[in-house]
Amino acid sequence: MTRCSSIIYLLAVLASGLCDLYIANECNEKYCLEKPFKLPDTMVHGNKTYYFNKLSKLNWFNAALACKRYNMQLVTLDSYSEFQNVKDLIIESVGLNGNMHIWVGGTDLAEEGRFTWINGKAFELALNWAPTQPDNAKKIEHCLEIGYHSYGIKFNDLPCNTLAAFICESERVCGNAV
Ligand SMILES: [Ca+2]
Repeated sequence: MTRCSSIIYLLAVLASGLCDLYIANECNEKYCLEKPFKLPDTMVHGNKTYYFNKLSKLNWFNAALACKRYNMQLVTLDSYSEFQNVKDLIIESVGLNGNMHIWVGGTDLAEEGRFTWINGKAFELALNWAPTQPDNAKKIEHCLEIGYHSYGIKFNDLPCNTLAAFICESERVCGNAV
């Protein structure tokens, strides 16, 4: 290792340590059992970590399986503030003029027309639908996307076999230091 690469390595180690210290402080002097996912297109808000996979386009079910493989789940937007956080992540990653489908963890497969989140919570973000959506076009649209189109970032129902980007989330579990 050259002197220059040694210094770069040392700085990387120090930066990583500082980051872990910052994360531990977020949990109010408790120890985080699960460290956040360290990848590009990842964002931490409170105890939640979001990962935006915009490169692999998968159908809704395979997107959910991919999140599981990361020890995460397809994101569920439980509040307006969480919706805003995820919107910020998308804009930060894609820019101000996006044009893409992005899966989130909502579906009306259990009961047509009644969307629910895969964590069992009721869908309460009625104001965030795209114009004229959900329309269940051709009666085959049962999976929920947070679409990024000319009208902004809004919900839309799509056929579940559509290939789309997706967002995963995980909740860090904090407990007492051991
Ligand atoms: Ca639709």
